[in-house]
Amino acid sequence: YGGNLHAQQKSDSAFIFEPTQNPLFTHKYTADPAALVEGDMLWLFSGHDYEGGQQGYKMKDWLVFSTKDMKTWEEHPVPLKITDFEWATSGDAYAGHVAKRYGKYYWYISTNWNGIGVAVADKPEGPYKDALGEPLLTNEDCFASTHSWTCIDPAIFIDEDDQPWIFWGNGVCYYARLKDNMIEIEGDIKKIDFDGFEFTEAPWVHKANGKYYLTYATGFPEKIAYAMAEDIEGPYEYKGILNEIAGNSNTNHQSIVAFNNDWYFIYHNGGIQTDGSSYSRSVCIEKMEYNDDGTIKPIVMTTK
Ligand code: FUB
Repeated sequence: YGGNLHAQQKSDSAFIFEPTQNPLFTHKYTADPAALVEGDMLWLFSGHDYEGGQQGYKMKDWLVFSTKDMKTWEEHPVPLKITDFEWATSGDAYAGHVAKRYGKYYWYISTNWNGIGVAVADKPEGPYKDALGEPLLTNEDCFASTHSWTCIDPAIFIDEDDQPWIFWGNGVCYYARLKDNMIEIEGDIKKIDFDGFEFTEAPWVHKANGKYYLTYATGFPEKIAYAMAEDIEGPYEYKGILNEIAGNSNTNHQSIVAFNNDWYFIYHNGGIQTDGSSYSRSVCIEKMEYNDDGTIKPIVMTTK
């Protein structure tokens, strides 16, 4: 363990880190962050690009980290692998998102070709088990869109009225209600009308000061853009680019949460990638601030 980390082994498979700069972790490549705040803890779930010539975005497992103060982090044992989903025959561990409901933790994961699945656990650090034995959503649910990675990048938002929603997609941003049990879709699958601006992937919905914010990756190489709405189903008004192209990474993928009285923008870049492949990504964190009118101040990537 090197780079900016001072690591100490807690048990056979758990490590404590004190990162002092971005990227957050330098002992592993991490991508597609999704944060969950629970009480005094921030849980960070991520994808895992692996060392040694990963071909494309073909990852094998996901990772979980936790912190109480954004300074000292614990890495927990590997909580979920693509092989935990028997139906995911393409074997690609794409982006995911963990949500809590009635004391259980639901990890929505995406694959290339095989769609979106959901695993469930009693604790945020897992272990997680496939909840359905089949995908929750497939390319057929995306109006038979043709490319294999249409049905990816799930993002969950539980509204103040307790209604859970799922957003996802590549090229088109789809959304639907989830049933109370979190493992079934309720009602119709719909599309967000982007009205002239380009959605690539990586939707994330959050709410602040009564407004809905839909952030997402746009273009390729990707920047993170955002739009705002009064209603979760829109119409969404485009508000501009929030984060520029992430260094040596063609993709960017953001997670936005409030924690200990601050807002955080968590994303990935190619900050410690050395082979020029764009498949060795690293999670970074910046503080995020709003303007008085509710718009968000542009996020400047730092190495701090
Ligand atoms: O990591 C694989 C894919 O790359 C994700 O699903 C996308 O959001 C992009 O980051």
